[in-house]
Amino acid sequence: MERTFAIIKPDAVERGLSGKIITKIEEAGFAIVGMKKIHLSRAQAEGFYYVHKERPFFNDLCSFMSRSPVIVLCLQKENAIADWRTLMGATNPANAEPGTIRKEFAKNIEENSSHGSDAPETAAFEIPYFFNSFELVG
Ligand code: RTP
Ligand code: MG
Repeated sequence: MERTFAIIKPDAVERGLSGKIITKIEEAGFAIVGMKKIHLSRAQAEGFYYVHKERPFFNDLCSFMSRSPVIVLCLQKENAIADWRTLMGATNPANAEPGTIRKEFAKNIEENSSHGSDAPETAAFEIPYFFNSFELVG
């Protein structure tokens, strides 16, 4: 069993899409081992996305991610990291496969409705960034 970290981003929470996205998560066979709604501070967003700090979109990305609440989740299944990224679809919704979260719900390449860890080392940083061990069940 593998764990990954997911975020339902502000654009999706604002439009009332959280339930539809959680349904997709459960129908795809992920166990939700942690979930909470939080409003990121700008500093928390910057810390979370520190790997992108030299990228041209970093400032806008941190503003977006801290403008309204998000839902953070820890998801578990076999091959969870790759399977969650497949279910999300490509970063740019224009390139995302039909049936993926980003194809169905994302507004554009930045406001793309969801986040997923991209590797085991990333998940190992991201999960404890938001959850302590008492908040992960199952
Ligand atoms: P994420 O980390 O959120 O799961 O997304 P990702 O791996 O598919 O994409 P990544 O390259 O890690 O970029 C992180 C997030 O930054 C925003 N972005 N904006 N304006 C742009 O060109 C641009 N490129 C990326 C997106 O919100 C992207 O998910
Ligand atoms: Mg990424």
